[in-house]
Amino acid sequence: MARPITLGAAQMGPIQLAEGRDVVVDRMLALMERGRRKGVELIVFPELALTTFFPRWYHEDWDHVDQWFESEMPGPATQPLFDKARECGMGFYLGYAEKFEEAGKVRRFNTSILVDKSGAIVGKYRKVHLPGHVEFDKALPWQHLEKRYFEVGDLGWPVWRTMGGVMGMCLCNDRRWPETYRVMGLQGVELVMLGYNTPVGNSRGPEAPHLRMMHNHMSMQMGAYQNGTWVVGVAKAGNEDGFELMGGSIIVAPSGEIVAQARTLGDELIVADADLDACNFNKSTIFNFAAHRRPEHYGIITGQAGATPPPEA
Ligand code: CDV
Repeated sequence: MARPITLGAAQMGPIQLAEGRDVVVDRMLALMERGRRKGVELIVFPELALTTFFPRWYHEDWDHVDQWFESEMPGPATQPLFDKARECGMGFYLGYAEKFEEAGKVRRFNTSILVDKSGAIVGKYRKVHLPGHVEFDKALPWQHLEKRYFEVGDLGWPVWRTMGGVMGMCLCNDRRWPETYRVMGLQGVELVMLGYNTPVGNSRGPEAPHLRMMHNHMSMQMGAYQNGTWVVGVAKAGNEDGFELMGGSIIVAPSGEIVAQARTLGDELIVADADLDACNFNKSTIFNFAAHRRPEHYGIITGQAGATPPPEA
């Protein structure tokens, strides 16, 4: 292999509402330790990895809501992850709820960071595609209040040259949108990391679990193939206070092939020996962007959000 990197996808089992960060961080440290024994150089944790998936709970009291947010990173609860990264020489991706004050205004984002092998934060991403709704919807069997608790991310999809490659991040629902990967693809991304919390069922209508898993994997496989990049997608899985989240964490090669897949709905580490140079084949042939893209025909993609079918006759 020309540019080898051993990747770990640290799927996490459920985190109950009553569980504190100390328990969760201990579980994450155990996954990092398992990774160290397997030679993992970069480990990926889920979206909102430090708490239960709290956007399913409706609250009007922001003081209550703020218990799920981090106002410093690292903070006292998360510092052990950074210490472990330095000790193991292992980078990590971490999803968490971010809160800070700016110009007298409180801002909250669904965020991920990329930490290098020295324990330094090298990149930050704030989720752009926020699913769900703002207000309690009594028609739904469960709530998904990301649009209530988070602002739309304001950083775009930057990439970073670190740990021997060009690295990018996104979060959960972003993985379903081709724009996410293409914006990073156009910056030469070689590894896209993402965490997700995805219910086993669809709150808005019948959709079989196997179909939802197919959509989960298909989205990441196409993102990898169409941009010639590795993709690591990591679930928080299992039953959180009666709500079922899917597992199915995967590591995808730039060919679009799944090279490792989680089998459980619990804390589980899957590992793959990746070669970042494997990105070069797609990037220089079928998806040689400079040679084959036709941006003069793509204007509608950035010019509008909704579809505009032609008028009916
Ligand atoms: N956390 C998420 O973004 N979940 C969405 C669900 C609500 C569809 C997802 O795309 O997986």
